[in-house]
Amino acid sequence: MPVKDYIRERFFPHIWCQGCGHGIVLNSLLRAIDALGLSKNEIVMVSGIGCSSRISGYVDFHTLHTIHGRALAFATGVKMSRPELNLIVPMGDGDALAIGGNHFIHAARRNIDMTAVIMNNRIYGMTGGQFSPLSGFGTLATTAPYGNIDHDFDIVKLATAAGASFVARTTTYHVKQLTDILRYAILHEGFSVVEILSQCPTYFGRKNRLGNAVEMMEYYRNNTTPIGSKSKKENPDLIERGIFVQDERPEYCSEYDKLIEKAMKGH
Ligand SMILES: Cc1ncc(C[n+]2csc(CCOP(=O)(O)OP(=O)(O)O)c2C)c(N)n1
Ligand code: SF4
Repeated sequence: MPVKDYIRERFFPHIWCQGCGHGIVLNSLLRAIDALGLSKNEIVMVSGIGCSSRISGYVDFHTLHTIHGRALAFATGVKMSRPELNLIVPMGDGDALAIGGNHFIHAARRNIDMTAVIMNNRIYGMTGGQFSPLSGFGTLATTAPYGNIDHDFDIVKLATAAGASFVARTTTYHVKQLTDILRYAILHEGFSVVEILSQCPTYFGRKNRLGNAVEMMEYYRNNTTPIGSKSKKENPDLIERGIFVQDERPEYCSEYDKLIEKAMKGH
């Protein structure tokens, strides 16, 4: 199906700045869904607030545009009541890991079947470029004009430690890998986390003198490497891309069904 058949054209033109990475993520996501042959009615997209979260307004699935940081909590409610549906949750790094950090670790720990798509642009884009927990030490932001003294953390390591059963990372430069990873993530039964390095040329790029969108994407090309590559051994600063975790583990809704059965037998 052409990608345009999955979108709500009445909401276009979109709100994103020229060169924003989030549009690339939307395109890859729709291509992944198309490759899986899912019908629009089988998908529920739940999001909070942010430039990245705006994706839920543009797609013609069942959609819920909810509160900043609470998308995973709403998605958990939907999944518990309709476990047969595919839940996709697009989030920004602020939405997922600042205000939403607690929901994130617990959704991962429960291994509830949904796909968390985290667009990591290392900044709060929508509200004007405040630093996020992913900005990193020494970066500049509207709220860190003399340099950020907060340290960041590694989303892949956090998700893995919290118990996510599918964990991957890629970038907006690597669109083929992005589409493939999203396809595997949606297929996976359990909590899937896909971190996507996605450029915000307007705030993160401009403040940190990283050039335009193309230059920011070239940075992704030059500073990332497939997991376990030879270049990673030679240059440990390179950021690894690929699927880090893909495990079969008991899924929350299936276990909940078993619990209901047990309780019914008990009476
Ligand atoms: C409860 C609440 N707190 C704060 C805000 C303001 N707010 C809206 S979006 C946002 C951060 C957006 O950053 P991120 O989630 O990283 O997404 P991006 O816009 O960078 O894609 C904030 C702080 C809000 N809408 N609601
Ligand atoms: S502010 Fe940044 S994240 Fe938001 S639309 Fe513009 S480029 Fe994208």
